[in-house]
Amino acid sequence: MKSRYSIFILPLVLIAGCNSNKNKVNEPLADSGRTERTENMLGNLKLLGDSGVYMFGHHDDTVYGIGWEADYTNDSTVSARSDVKSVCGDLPAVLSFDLGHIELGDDKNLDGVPFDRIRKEIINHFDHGGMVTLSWHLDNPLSGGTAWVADSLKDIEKNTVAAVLEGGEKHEMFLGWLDKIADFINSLETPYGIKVPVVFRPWHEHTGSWFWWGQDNCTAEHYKALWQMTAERLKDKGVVNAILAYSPGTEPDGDADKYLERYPGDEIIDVLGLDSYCFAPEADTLQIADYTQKLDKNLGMIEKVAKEHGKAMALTETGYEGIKTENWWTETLAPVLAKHPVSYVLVWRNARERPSHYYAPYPGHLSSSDFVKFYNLNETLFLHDVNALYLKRK
Ligand code: BMA
Repeated sequence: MKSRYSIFILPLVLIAGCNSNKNKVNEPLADSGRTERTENMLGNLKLLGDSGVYMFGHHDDTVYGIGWEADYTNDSTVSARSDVKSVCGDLPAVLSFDLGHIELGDDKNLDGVPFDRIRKEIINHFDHGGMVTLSWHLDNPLSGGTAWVADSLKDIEKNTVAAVLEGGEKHEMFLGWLDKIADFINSLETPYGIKVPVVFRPWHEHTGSWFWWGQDNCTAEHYKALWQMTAERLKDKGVVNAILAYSPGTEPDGDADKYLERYPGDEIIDVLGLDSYCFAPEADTLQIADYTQKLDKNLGMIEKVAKEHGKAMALTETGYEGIKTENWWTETLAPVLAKHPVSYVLVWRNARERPSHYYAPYPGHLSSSDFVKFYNLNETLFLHDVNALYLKRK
């Protein structure tokens, strides 16, 4: 643990530690329809950004990594291993999991992780003061294909969003899919009865066209209606513990109008995000510089929009596949983040089944020592740094 609480802990504790009535703990507040803890989490995200510190996150961090996979049948392995922890001695402050295939009623998500295990990881992480975000790479309800658009199915893919909206042929079926999401989020409750707040981040990277809800595959109106329906259904199903994040890709390129073109509205969205990856297969310095420049431009734009709309902001997905330069963490990523009030940064998964598909270091990796330097920076927060922030979790 690093000793730098003085910069931000006081306001966070004041916000977080004020719910003492156990029976009321899961009741929604009248104005937001969400629990006080959920509102506190959102308040904390805003404060973090404004305090010049950000949480570090990693997708699927505690369930598998390079050369290992947790034993899902054994609960003593919950959060016991992590590539990030093996490198720097601490878990990420933010864990991320994907709910893809929950809509099909499967036991495991699209990457082979059981939903029961994901639930346990989420509750355990919350119990240690961490935060969790959930993405959803759901299948295509019309074509039966995956979230990713297949060339052969292009015409069908383009009709998918319209088909799930009211009046569409898959509407009823799709409401059932949303109900499975609601059931899962509703089931996130600690043994002592507290609903665990999460960030839910569906319909991401819609400014590109690789998902069936992407730019060329539906109209702006339909995209917004998809969000509206999602938010309403979760509310109708009693979800009181989710905040919603909007995560366009890099396409807006610093243009606020493009970023907001399909924005579903301030009543629905809580966190303004960005998914932006570093593509430099040969560690090409120009490509890396291009990433930095675009990231800076987009975050600068989001910073203004977030201020105007009173929202928290986050780098909801990023990373350099295979991290091919030694000092990527402190020389590429950290300097850009230091310029903008991001509340958290999330790198994608260390796929145990795709050897080159990893975004966090593991022991012996080229960027490991630099990651420890990144861990030691004043502005980065890992689990030990945040776990004292919630005074009244139980
Ligand atoms: C993508 C890739 C896929 C994975 C999906 C959901 O970016 O990592 O292999 O299935 O995310 O986790």
